[in-house]
Amino acid sequence: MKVVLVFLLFFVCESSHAQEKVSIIPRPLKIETNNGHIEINAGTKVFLKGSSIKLDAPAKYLIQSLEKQTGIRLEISSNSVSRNFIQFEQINDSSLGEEGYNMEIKSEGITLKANTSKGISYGIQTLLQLSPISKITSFEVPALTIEDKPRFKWRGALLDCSRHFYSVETVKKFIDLMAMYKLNTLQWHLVDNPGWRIEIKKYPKLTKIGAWRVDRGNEPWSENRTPAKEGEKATYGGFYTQDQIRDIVRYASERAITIVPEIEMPSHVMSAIASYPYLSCKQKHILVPTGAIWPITENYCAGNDSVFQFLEDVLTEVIDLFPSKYIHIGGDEANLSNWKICPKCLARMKTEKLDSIAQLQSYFIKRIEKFLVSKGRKLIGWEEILEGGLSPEATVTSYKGIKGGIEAAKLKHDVVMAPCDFLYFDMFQADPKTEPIAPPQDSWGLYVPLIKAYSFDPVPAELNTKESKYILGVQASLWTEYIPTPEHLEYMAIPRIFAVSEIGWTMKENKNWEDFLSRTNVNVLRMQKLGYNYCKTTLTAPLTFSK
Ligand code: TNX
Repeated sequence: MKVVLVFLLFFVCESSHAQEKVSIIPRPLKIETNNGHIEINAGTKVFLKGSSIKLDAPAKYLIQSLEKQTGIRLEISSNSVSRNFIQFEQINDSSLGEEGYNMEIKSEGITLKANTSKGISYGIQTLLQLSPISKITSFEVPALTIEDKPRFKWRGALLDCSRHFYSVETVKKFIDLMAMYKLNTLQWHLVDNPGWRIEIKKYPKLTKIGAWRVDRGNEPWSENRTPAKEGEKATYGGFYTQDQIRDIVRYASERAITIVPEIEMPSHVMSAIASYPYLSCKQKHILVPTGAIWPITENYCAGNDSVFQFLEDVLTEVIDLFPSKYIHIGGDEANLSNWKICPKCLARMKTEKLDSIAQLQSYFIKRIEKFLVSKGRKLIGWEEILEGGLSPEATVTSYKGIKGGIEAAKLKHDVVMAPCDFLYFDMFQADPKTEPIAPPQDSWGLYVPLIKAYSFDPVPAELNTKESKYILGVQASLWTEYIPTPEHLEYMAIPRIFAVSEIGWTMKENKNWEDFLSRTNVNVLRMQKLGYNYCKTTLTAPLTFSK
């Protein structure tokens, strides 16, 4: 009896010790713990076996990141070594797909195999999570056999840089965060009413005028903010130059992240109209809004061909900057009351034989889609693009909930699930009484604690197996009306971004809230050591909240 107890105790201690060491997010497909460990130190050599894919970039990333984490600087060896190595190898294994990898950690060395450099990058992220964050000269990694690949191919986060502007450094730090947790798509919200954030050479006023607003940061974000007065200095804002954008796109791609630019239309574009009034139906001069606008009635005119010329010019420059297959064109929340009384819009309806304003909206989106397709790109838009008939090849982001996504999938359109009630990370994540201000609960505000985000499954029960194939994946949204600083941004993102990471990557049968929470507790401390802010209260916040 005693012997059994001692053995049990030993076993419990051993496994909790191991658990503390192995706290990978997102949880891998298969992970087997073996006996022993490898010691990593300055003598550990990185070796790239074969050269059919570019593995030198991932190798450089590993070396840089590990040095940042531990102070240990590894070197690349041009010859294979038999001990104390980290070896990358390209293989041809269809079961791993484009993003999967295998990693064998043994006492003599670590072997990481994948079909692509992306797969290698994800293996590196796993290895970095198995490495400490403290300045040391050596550390142990337990012997493991890992076989891993994602459940979904779109694992995204939206960053709204319009409502508040963030520096290049902040955007890169956000990209680092995404990369660490194997997210692969950044939807970069560069256009909205209170700020146009992307340099367009052909239309310099977009950033000369549209990127700047009168600062009302001392008043809470709402429709009640004092509007800008004519002649008042617009001092809040900024934009990314094309050079900065190229640099950020490259930075992201080195981390296996694709940036999908979001260029809003036909609504959420008052910053553009303030720059070029001819773009709206009324063609009247307006100022860049200082805060929220609701309903949004100042939109691009659907009857004016110069508007389409403008948009094609803008998109041409956008396409040149972003290699991404997808271009997000927004499409949400347009109040189209001006279209109903605009002679040009009415004339367009007549010539195009459109019976409703919804159909005119659909005409607008289809025309843009045709242009994007002619440039070899794909259109993605918020679920409103379903209204009045969906453009033939469009992909839909479902955000009001999952209904739009279900509808689109049944119509055989690809879908990204980004439901506000589970994955809007601008929302309160714990008791509103003690949290920093977020969208108000008596208006459009919701309550999205970590446990709620984690409970989301992207494939609704309403879809059969065939229809489920249209679910490309998931996305979390960081809208930033209430998020003026980088510290606050991190506070809203961490740890909830871990949840979207695991929803997007880990197979459903491997998900487990208690297990995820224990790994999250380890990972928030890691993030803190890396200089990120995070929210502690959401770790224990209940699923529902009673006022
Ligand atoms: C709705 S979601 C929006 C955004 C806001 C967000 C705030 C969507 C497509 N539109 O413009 O920032 O709510 O939570």
